[in-house]
Amino acid sequence: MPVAQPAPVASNPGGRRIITFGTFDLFHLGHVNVLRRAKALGDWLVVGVSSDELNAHKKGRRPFFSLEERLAIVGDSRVVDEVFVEYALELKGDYIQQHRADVLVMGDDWAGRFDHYKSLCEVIYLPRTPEISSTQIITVVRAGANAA
Ligand code: C2G
Repeated sequence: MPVAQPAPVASNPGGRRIITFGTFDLFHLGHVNVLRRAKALGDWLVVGVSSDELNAHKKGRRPFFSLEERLAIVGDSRVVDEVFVEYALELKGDYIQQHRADVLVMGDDWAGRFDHYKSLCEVIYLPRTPEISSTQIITVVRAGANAA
């Protein structure tokens, strides 16, 4: 009896499409590294930038830079091909499909959290850049301002 072969996976005509998400507030080296490493995994990098409200929900504060400013900063990176607004974590599956992503990339602070999207695309968690975050920058600057 002939054995059924799996259907070939259709590849995107423009190459391998990568999608990633984040707030990218106070854009820093950790953000540069994750975007650069994400782009190196494919040909086209799409970035979902969290809305101000989503960040308030995730981190309990509004970002320092507005959504428009963060879209402009991330969109200006030479490794980023496209930006859009991420309104909710739960919409990730829709965003993956709308942008025809082959790979979802996130920092490993999110390890395991998005494994259920493996039915839609490959899911890769990259090691976080140590010792830097937007929250840490805000804390250090605030402490300095209070000491002055
Ligand atoms: N990142 C990193 N190293 C750091 C800081 C951040 O690799 N030192 C990565 C995070 O893991 C994430 C991306 O940079 O993949 C953006 O980080 P944030 O701006 O902190 O975004 P976050 O609040 O994690 O939002 O849908 C998921 C969320 O929107 C992700």
